[in-house]
Amino acid sequence: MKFELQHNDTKTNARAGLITTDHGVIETPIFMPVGTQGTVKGVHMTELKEDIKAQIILGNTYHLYLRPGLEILKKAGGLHKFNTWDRPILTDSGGFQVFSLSDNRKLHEEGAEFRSHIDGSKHLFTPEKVMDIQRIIGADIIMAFDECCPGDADYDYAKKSLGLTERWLDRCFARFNSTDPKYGYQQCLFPIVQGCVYPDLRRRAAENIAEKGADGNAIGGLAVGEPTEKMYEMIEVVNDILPKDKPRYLMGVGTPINLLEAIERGVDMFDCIMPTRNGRNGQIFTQYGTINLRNKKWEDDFSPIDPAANSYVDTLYSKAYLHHLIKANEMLGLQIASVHNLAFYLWLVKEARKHIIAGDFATWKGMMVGQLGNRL
Ligand code: PRF
Repeated sequence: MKFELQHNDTKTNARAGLITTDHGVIETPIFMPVGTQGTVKGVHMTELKEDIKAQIILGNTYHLYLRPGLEILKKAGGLHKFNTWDRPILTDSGGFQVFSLSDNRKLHEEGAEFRSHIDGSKHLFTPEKVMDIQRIIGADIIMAFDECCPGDADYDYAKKSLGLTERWLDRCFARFNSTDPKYGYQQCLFPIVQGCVYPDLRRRAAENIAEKGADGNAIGGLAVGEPTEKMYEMIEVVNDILPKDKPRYLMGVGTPINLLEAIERGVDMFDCIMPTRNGRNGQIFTQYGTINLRNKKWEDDFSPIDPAANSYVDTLYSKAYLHHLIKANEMLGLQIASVHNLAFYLWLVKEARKHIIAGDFATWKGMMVGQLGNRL
Protein backbone atom coordinates (compact mmCIF):
# COMPACT_ATOMS: atom_id res chain seq x y z
CA MET A 1 0.00 0.00 0.00
CA LYS A 2 1.21 3.48 -0.85
CA PHE A 3 0.14 6.88 0.47
CA GLU A 4 0.90 9.99 -1.50
CA LEU A 5 0.25 13.36 0.13
CA GLN A 6 -0.96 15.68 -2.61
CA HIS A 7 -1.71 18.83 -0.71
CA ASN A 8 -1.21 20.20 2.82
CA ASP A 9 -3.56 23.00 3.78
CA THR A 10 -1.57 26.07 4.87
CA LYS A 11 -4.05 27.38 7.46
CA THR A 12 -5.05 24.07 9.09
CA ASN A 13 -3.70 20.52 9.37
CA ALA A 14 -6.06 19.26 6.65
CA ARG A 15 -4.50 17.18 3.90
CA ALA A 16 -5.49 15.66 0.57
CA GLY A 17 -3.86 12.43 -0.54
CA LEU A 18 -4.09 9.20 -2.48
CA ILE A 19 -3.95 5.70 -1.03
CA THR A 20 -3.05 3.06 -3.60
CA THR A 21 -4.06 -0.54 -2.91
CA ASP A 22 -4.14 -3.61 -5.16
CA HIS A 23 -7.92 -3.09 -5.42
CA GLY A 24 -7.65 0.52 -6.51
CA VAL A 25 -6.93 4.07 -5.46
CA ILE A 26 -8.66 5.90 -2.60
CA GLU A 27 -8.83 9.69 -2.59
CA THR A 28 -8.48 11.14 0.90
CA PRO A 29 -10.11 12.47 2.98
CA ILE A 30 -12.48 9.55 2.54
CA PHE A 31 -15.58 8.14 4.21
CA MET A 32 -15.95 4.34 4.26
CA PRO A 33 -19.52 2.96 4.33
CA VAL A 34 -19.93 0.25 6.97
CA GLY A 35 -20.68 -3.21 5.61
CA THR A 36 -20.71 -5.14 8.87
CA GLN A 37 -21.90 -8.51 7.58
CA GLY A 38 -20.44 -8.20 4.10
CA THR A 39 -23.24 -5.87 3.00
CA VAL A 40 -23.87 -2.17 3.44
CA LYS A 41 -27.38 -2.59 4.79
CA GLY A 42 -30.04 -2.18 2.12
CA VAL A 43 -27.65 -0.98 -0.58
CA HIS A 44 -26.77 -2.85 -3.79
CA MET A 45 -23.17 -2.98 -5.00
CA THR A 46 -24.11 -1.07 -8.18
CA GLU A 47 -25.60 1.74 -6.07
CA LEU A 48 -22.57 1.72 -3.82
CA LYS A 49 -20.21 2.01 -6.76
CA GLU A 50 -22.07 4.14 -9.27
CA ASP A 51 -24.43 6.34 -7.26
CA ILE A 52 -22.73 6.69 -3.90
CA LYS A 53 -19.27 6.35 -5.47
CA ALA A 54 -17.81 4.59 -2.44
CA GLN A 55 -14.09 3.94 -2.85
CA ILE A 56 -13.61 1.55 0.08
CA ILE A 57 -16.00 -0.23 2.44
CA LEU A 58 -15.71 -1.82 5.87
CA GLY A 59 -16.35 -5.34 7.07
CA ASN A 60 -16.38 -6.70 10.61
CA THR A 61 -14.20 -9.59 11.73
CA TYR A 62 -16.55 -10.42 14.60
CA HIS A 63 -19.65 -10.79 12.44
CA LEU A 64 -18.03 -12.47 9.44
CA TYR A 65 -16.20 -14.98 11.63
CA LEU A 66 -19.45 -15.98 13.36
CA ARG A 67 -21.49 -15.93 10.14
CA PRO A 68 -20.94 -17.11 7.38
CA GLY A 69 -17.73 -18.35 9.06
CA LEU A 70 -14.22 -18.92 7.81
CA GLU A 71 -14.85 -22.10 5.82
CA ILE A 72 -17.38 -20.38 3.56
CA LEU A 73 -15.21 -17.29 3.18
CA LYS A 74 -12.25 -19.48 2.21
CA LYS A 75 -14.34 -21.45 -0.27
CA ALA A 76 -15.65 -18.21 -1.76
CA GLY A 77 -12.08 -17.02 -2.27
CA GLY A 78 -12.38 -14.14 0.21
CA LEU A 79 -14.94 -11.43 0.87
CA HIS A 80 -14.34 -9.53 -2.40
CA LYS A 81 -15.38 -12.58 -4.40
CA PHE A 82 -18.20 -13.45 -2.00
CA ASN A 83 -19.96 -10.07 -2.07
CA THR A 84 -18.67 -8.89 -5.52
CA TRP A 85 -17.11 -5.67 -4.17
CA ASP A 86 -13.90 -5.36 -6.18
CA ARG A 87 -12.62 -2.13 -4.61
CA PRO A 88 -10.66 -1.99 -1.32
CA ILE A 89 -12.05 -3.45 1.92
CA LEU A 90 -10.98 -2.62 5.47
CA THR A 91 -11.96 -4.95 8.31
CA ASP A 92 -12.29 -3.93 11.94
CA SER A 93 -10.59 -6.38 14.25
CA GLY A 94 -13.46 -7.45 16.46
CA GLY A 95 -12.37 -6.17 19.85
CA PHE A 96 -14.81 -3.29 19.74
CA GLN A 97 -17.67 -5.52 18.56
CA VAL A 98 -16.96 -8.23 21.17
CA PHE A 99 -17.47 -5.56 23.79
CA SER A 100 -20.55 -3.98 22.33
CA LEU A 101 -22.42 -7.07 21.08
CA SER A 102 -21.42 -10.38 22.58
CA ASP A 103 -22.50 -11.92 25.90
CA ASN A 104 -20.33 -12.90 28.86
CA ARG A 105 -17.14 -11.41 27.49
CA LYS A 106 -13.98 -11.69 29.54
CA LEU A 107 -10.72 -10.00 28.81
CA HIS A 108 -7.33 -11.38 29.78
CA GLU A 109 -3.73 -11.27 28.62
CA GLU A 110 -4.26 -14.04 26.07
CA GLY A 111 -7.28 -12.40 24.41
CA ALA A 112 -11.03 -11.86 24.67
CA GLU A 113 -13.41 -14.69 25.51
CA PHE A 114 -17.00 -14.24 24.50
CA ARG A 115 -20.26 -15.92 23.64
CA SER A 116 -21.78 -15.40 20.21
CA HIS A 117 -24.78 -13.04 20.12
CA ILE A 118 -26.25 -15.43 17.53
CA ASP A 119 -26.22 -18.86 19.20
CA GLY A 120 -24.46 -18.42 22.54
CA SER A 121 -21.43 -20.50 21.45
CA LYS A 122 -18.13 -19.81 23.20
CA HIS A 123 -15.14 -18.26 21.37
CA LEU A 124 -11.71 -16.81 22.07
CA PHE A 125 -10.24 -13.98 20.02
CA THR A 126 -6.49 -13.56 20.38
CA PRO A 127 -4.34 -11.08 18.44
CA GLU A 128 -2.96 -14.00 16.41
CA LYS A 129 -6.38 -15.42 15.61
CA VAL A 130 -7.74 -12.03 14.62
CA MET A 131 -4.82 -11.53 12.19
CA ASP A 132 -5.48 -14.98 10.67
CA ILE A 133 -9.22 -14.29 10.30
CA GLN A 134 -8.63 -10.96 8.55
CA ARG A 135 -6.14 -12.65 6.21
CA ILE A 136 -8.87 -15.16 5.33
CA ILE A 137 -11.55 -12.49 4.87
CA GLY A 138 -9.03 -10.95 2.50
CA ALA A 139 -9.21 -7.34 3.70
CA ASP A 140 -6.85 -4.90 2.00
CA ILE A 141 -6.49 -3.12 5.34
CA ILE A 142 -6.41 -5.22 8.49
CA MET A 143 -6.91 -3.61 11.91
CA ALA A 144 -4.96 -4.47 15.05
CA PHE A 145 -6.74 -6.17 17.96
CA ASP A 146 -7.31 -3.56 20.67
CA GLU A 147 -9.36 -2.81 23.73
CA CYS A 148 -11.58 0.22 23.24
CA CYS A 149 -11.63 1.90 26.64
CA PRO A 150 -15.01 3.42 27.66
CA GLY A 151 -15.10 7.23 27.48
CA ASP A 152 -15.55 7.53 31.25
CA ALA A 153 -12.81 5.08 32.32
CA ASP A 154 -10.60 6.29 35.19
CA TYR A 155 -6.90 6.85 34.69
CA ASP A 156 -5.77 3.56 36.24
CA TYR A 157 -8.12 1.50 34.11
CA ALA A 158 -7.13 3.42 30.95
CA LYS A 159 -3.43 2.92 31.68
CA LYS A 160 -3.76 -0.83 32.27
CA SER A 161 -5.96 -1.17 29.19
CA LEU A 162 -3.43 0.69 27.04
CA GLY A 163 -0.68 -1.64 28.28
CA LEU A 164 -2.73 -4.62 27.13
CA THR A 165 -3.48 -3.01 23.74
CA GLU A 166 0.26 -2.33 23.30
CA ARG A 167 1.26 -5.92 24.10
CA TRP A 168 -1.50 -7.18 21.78
CA LEU A 169 -0.17 -4.88 19.05
CA ASP A 170 3.27 -6.48 19.22
CA ARG A 171 1.63 -9.91 18.91
CA CYS A 172 -0.47 -8.65 15.95
CA PHE A 173 2.65 -7.46 14.10
CA ALA A 174 4.54 -10.70 14.88
CA ARG A 175 1.70 -12.81 13.45
CA PHE A 176 0.98 -10.50 10.53
CA ASN A 177 4.65 -10.39 9.50
CA SER A 178 5.04 -14.16 9.68
CA THR A 179 1.99 -14.94 7.50
CA ASP A 180 1.26 -14.34 3.81
CA PRO A 181 -1.72 -12.84 2.01
CA LYS A 182 -4.15 -15.57 0.98
CA TYR A 183 -5.37 -14.38 -2.39
CA GLY A 184 -2.38 -12.90 -4.21
CA TYR A 185 -2.92 -9.22 -3.41
CA GLN A 186 -1.27 -7.17 -0.69
CA GLN A 187 -2.76 -6.72 2.77
CA CYS A 188 -1.55 -4.19 5.33
CA LEU A 189 -1.97 -3.74 9.08
CA PHE A 190 -3.02 -0.52 10.82
CA PRO A 191 -2.31 -0.17 14.58
CA ILE A 192 -4.84 1.68 16.76
CA VAL A 193 -4.01 4.47 19.23
CA GLN A 194 -5.95 4.11 22.49
CA GLY A 195 -5.49 5.98 25.81
CA CYS A 196 -8.97 7.24 26.61
CA VAL A 197 -9.15 11.00 27.34
CA TYR A 198 -5.72 11.21 29.02
CA PRO A 199 -3.21 13.25 26.97
CA ASP A 200 -0.13 11.53 28.43
CA LEU A 201 -1.53 8.07 27.61
CA ARG A 202 -2.51 9.19 24.13
CA ARG A 203 1.00 10.61 23.61
CA ARG A 204 2.62 7.40 24.80
CA ALA A 205 0.35 5.32 22.56
CA ALA A 206 1.02 7.50 19.51
CA GLU A 207 4.80 7.47 20.11
CA ASN A 208 4.83 3.69 20.44
CA ILE A 209 2.80 3.32 17.24
CA ALA A 210 4.79 5.91 15.27
CA GLU A 211 7.86 3.69 15.77
CA LYS A 212 6.21 0.70 14.13
CA GLY A 213 6.39 2.22 10.64
CA ALA A 214 2.95 0.88 9.65
CA ASP A 215 1.31 1.72 6.30
CA GLY A 216 -1.36 3.70 8.13
CA ASN A 217 -2.47 4.43 11.69
CA ALA A 218 -5.83 4.56 13.39
CA ILE A 219 -7.23 6.50 16.33
CA GLY A 220 -9.67 4.46 18.41
CA GLY A 221 -11.41 4.91 21.73
CA LEU A 222 -13.13 8.16 20.74
CA ALA A 223 -16.83 8.96 20.34
CA VAL A 224 -17.47 6.50 23.15
CA GLY A 225 -19.17 8.84 25.62
CA GLU A 226 -16.52 11.51 26.20
CA PRO A 227 -17.35 15.20 25.58
CA THR A 228 -16.89 16.19 21.91
CA GLU A 229 -14.29 18.81 22.83
CA LYS A 230 -12.20 16.06 24.51
CA MET A 231 -12.39 14.04 21.31
CA TYR A 232 -11.04 16.97 19.26
CA GLU A 233 -8.32 17.60 21.86
CA MET A 234 -7.20 13.93 21.75
CA ILE A 235 -7.10 14.00 17.92
CA GLU A 236 -4.78 17.03 18.12
CA VAL A 237 -2.50 15.38 20.69
CA VAL A 238 -2.24 12.18 18.65
CA ASN A 239 -1.89 13.74 15.18
CA ASP A 240 1.02 15.85 16.42
CA ILE A 241 2.93 12.59 16.85
CA LEU A 242 1.63 10.14 14.22
CA PRO A 243 3.69 10.11 10.99
CA LYS A 244 2.55 12.81 8.57
CA ASP A 245 3.34 10.68 5.51
CA LYS A 246 0.90 7.89 6.47
CA PRO A 247 -2.91 7.95 6.42
CA ARG A 248 -4.73 8.50 9.71
CA TYR A 249 -8.04 6.78 10.32
CA LEU A 250 -10.48 7.96 13.01
CA MET A 251 -12.58 4.92 13.91
CA GLY A 252 -16.36 5.07 14.20
CA VAL A 253 -16.76 8.86 13.86
CA GLY A 254 -19.20 10.57 13.32
CA THR A 255 -21.57 13.44 12.46
CA PRO A 256 -20.88 15.57 9.37
CA ILE A 257 -19.51 18.30 11.67
CA ASN A 258 -17.26 15.77 13.48
CA LEU A 259 -15.79 14.78 10.09
CA LEU A 260 -14.95 18.36 9.12
CA GLU A 261 -13.43 19.11 12.55
CA ALA A 262 -11.30 15.97 12.32
CA ILE A 263 -10.25 16.66 8.71
CA GLU A 264 -9.15 20.10 9.89
CA ARG A 265 -6.99 18.33 12.49
CA GLY A 266 -5.32 16.03 9.96
CA VAL A 267 -7.54 12.92 9.78
CA ASP A 268 -7.79 11.19 6.39
CA MET A 269 -10.21 8.26 6.81
CA PHE A 270 -13.57 7.74 8.54
CA ASP A 271 -16.26 5.13 9.02
CA CYS A 272 -19.52 5.39 10.88
CA ILE A 273 -22.89 3.67 10.99
CA MET A 274 -24.64 7.02 11.37
CA PRO A 275 -25.63 7.59 7.72
CA THR A 276 -27.20 4.14 7.41
CA ARG A 277 -28.57 3.71 10.95
CA ASN A 278 -29.99 7.24 11.20
CA GLY A 279 -31.30 6.90 7.65
CA ARG A 280 -33.26 3.83 8.65
CA ASN A 281 -34.83 5.93 11.43
CA GLY A 282 -35.79 8.69 9.03
CA GLN A 283 -32.95 11.14 9.65
CA ILE A 284 -31.68 12.65 6.42
CA PHE A 285 -28.45 14.66 6.23
CA THR A 286 -28.25 17.64 3.88
CA GLN A 287 -25.74 20.44 3.48
CA TYR A 288 -28.27 22.81 5.08
CA GLY A 289 -28.85 20.63 8.14
CA THR A 290 -30.67 17.46 9.16
CA ILE A 291 -34.27 16.56 8.43
CA ASN A 292 -36.33 14.17 10.54
CA LEU A 293 -38.61 12.70 7.94
CA ARG A 294 -40.86 11.09 10.56
CA ASN A 295 -42.01 14.58 11.46
CA LYS A 296 -45.61 15.34 10.39
CA LYS A 297 -44.42 18.55 8.81
CA TRP A 298 -43.11 16.58 5.78
CA GLU A 299 -46.35 14.66 5.26
CA ASP A 300 -47.45 16.82 2.31
CA ASP A 301 -44.11 18.29 1.22
CA PHE A 302 -43.77 17.09 -2.35
CA SER A 303 -40.43 18.80 -2.95
CA PRO A 304 -37.40 16.57 -3.76
CA ILE A 305 -35.69 14.81 -0.82
CA ASP A 306 -32.62 16.97 -1.47
CA PRO A 307 -32.56 19.46 -4.34
CA ALA A 308 -28.74 19.51 -4.11
CA ALA A 309 -28.88 15.93 -5.52
CA ASN A 310 -25.83 13.84 -4.74
CA SER A 311 -27.55 10.61 -5.74
CA TYR A 312 -30.30 9.50 -8.06
CA VAL A 313 -32.80 9.04 -5.21
CA ASP A 314 -32.62 12.73 -4.26
CA THR A 315 -34.74 14.16 -7.04
CA LEU A 316 -36.56 10.98 -7.99
CA TYR A 317 -38.52 10.84 -4.71
CA SER A 318 -40.25 13.51 -2.62
CA LYS A 319 -40.01 14.14 1.11
CA ALA A 320 -43.69 13.28 1.45
CA TYR A 321 -43.18 9.89 -0.21
CA LEU A 322 -40.16 9.04 1.92
CA HIS A 323 -42.08 10.20 5.03
CA HIS A 324 -44.83 7.77 4.08
CA LEU A 325 -42.44 4.85 3.43
CA ILE A 326 -40.64 5.36 6.72
CA LYS A 327 -43.87 5.72 8.73
CA ALA A 328 -45.17 2.55 7.07
CA ASN A 329 -41.93 0.66 7.80
CA GLU A 330 -41.49 -0.09 4.13
CA MET A 331 -38.14 -1.59 3.10
CA LEU A 332 -37.75 0.89 0.27
CA GLY A 333 -37.81 3.77 2.78
CA LEU A 334 -34.70 2.60 4.53
CA GLN A 335 -33.00 1.87 1.22
CA ILE A 336 -33.67 5.36 -0.14
CA ALA A 337 -32.58 6.99 3.12
CA SER A 338 -29.36 4.93 3.24
CA VAL A 339 -28.41 5.68 -0.36
CA HIS A 340 -29.10 9.38 0.17
CA ASN A 341 -27.16 9.65 3.44
CA LEU A 342 -24.15 7.69 2.20
CA ALA A 343 -24.04 9.75 -1.00
CA PHE A 344 -24.16 12.86 1.20
CA TYR A 345 -21.23 11.69 3.37
CA LEU A 346 -19.18 10.85 0.27
CA TRP A 347 -20.07 14.24 -1.20
CA LEU A 348 -18.99 15.99 2.00
CA VAL A 349 -15.49 14.44 2.07
CA LYS A 350 -15.11 15.01 -1.67
CA GLU A 351 -15.95 18.69 -1.22
CA ALA A 352 -13.52 18.90 1.70
CA ARG A 353 -10.82 17.42 -0.54
CA LYS A 354 -11.66 19.87 -3.32
CA HIS A 355 -11.39 22.83 -0.96
CA ILE A 356 -8.14 21.57 0.58
CA ILE A 357 -6.65 21.39 -2.92
CA ALA A 358 -8.11 24.79 -3.86
CA GLY A 359 -6.60 26.34 -0.69
CA ASP A 360 -9.86 27.62 0.85
CA PHE A 361 -10.71 24.73 3.18
CA ALA A 362 -10.85 26.83 6.38
CA THR A 363 -13.37 29.30 4.94
CA TRP A 364 -15.52 26.58 3.43
CA LYS A 365 -15.39 24.49 6.61
CA GLY A 366 -16.47 27.47 8.74
CA MET A 367 -19.47 28.06 6.49
CA MET A 368 -20.42 24.37 6.41
CA VAL A 369 -20.21 23.92 10.17
CA GLY A 370 -22.56 26.90 10.48
CA GLN A 371 -25.25 25.23 8.39
CA LEU A 372 -24.77 21.48 9.01
CA GLY A 373 -25.97 21.83 12.61
CA ASN A 374 -29.39 23.16 11.59
CA ARG A 375 -32.54 21.12 12.17
CA LEU A 376 -34.81 21.72 9.23
N1 PRF B 1 -11.37 0.12 18.20
C1 PRF B 1 -11.77 -0.68 17.17
N2 PRF B 1 -12.85 -0.40 16.43
C2 PRF B 1 -13.56 0.71 16.72
C3 PRF B 1 -13.20 1.58 17.76
C4 PRF B 1 -12.05 1.28 18.55
O1 PRF B 1 -11.66 1.99 19.48
C5 PRF B 1 -14.17 2.60 17.77
C6 PRF B 1 -14.26 3.74 18.70
N3 PRF B 1 -14.87 4.88 18.17
C7 PRF B 1 -15.06 2.31 16.73
N4 PRF B 1 -14.68 1.17 16.12
N5 PRF B 1 -11.06 -1.76 16.90
